[in-house]
Amino acid sequence: MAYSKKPLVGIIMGSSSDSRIMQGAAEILDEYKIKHEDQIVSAHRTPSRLAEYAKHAEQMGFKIIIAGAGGAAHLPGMIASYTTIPVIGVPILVYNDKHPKKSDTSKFSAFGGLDSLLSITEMPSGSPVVAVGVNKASNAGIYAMKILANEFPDLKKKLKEHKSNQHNSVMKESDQLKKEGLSKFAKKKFQ
Ligand code: RP5
Repeated sequence: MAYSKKPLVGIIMGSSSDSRIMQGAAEILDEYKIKHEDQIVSAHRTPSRLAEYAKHAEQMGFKIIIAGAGGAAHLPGMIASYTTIPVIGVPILVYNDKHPKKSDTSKFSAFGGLDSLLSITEMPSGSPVVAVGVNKASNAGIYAMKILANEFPDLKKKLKEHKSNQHNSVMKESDQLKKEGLSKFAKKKFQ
């Protein structure tokens, strides 16, 4: 089967406000033509949907679930408890702008994303979830590709190309920095 035939990745998030960050996972999967199905599943506002979603994910034959959540981010861990599909958690630094009257600082979580990171990574023994860094949804997309590449050799080839593109872009910047000198390079880049 070609990897682009049907959705292999389920992307879920706890709130529509998480879509701002979670789109990073979708972008990388889209770039490599990996189909994904995206939904909002709130562990505390739609708890019964958690179990339903886990069943749905298994019926759909997803190979990986990417789950993003902020604050007391229990969505990735709870989904992992319901299914054997590997879950990649994306800890989200909450930025809730649904309530226009809130001041900008109260839109952020009090612990700057560490709350979500620890909620996801500190799952008790026996029910693991792996996690990427805070807000690093694109890394979750790349990691999902890496898992899929074990099964789809053409995807492995594309990942190697991705690595060599990264190498080439650093080399290009380094050549430019060497040619222009640090002061001029940094001025051009940041001013
Ligand atoms: C979590 O609470 C969500 O994952 C989100 O990051 C955070 C805030 O949710 P909203 O109040 O924006 O819906 O459940």
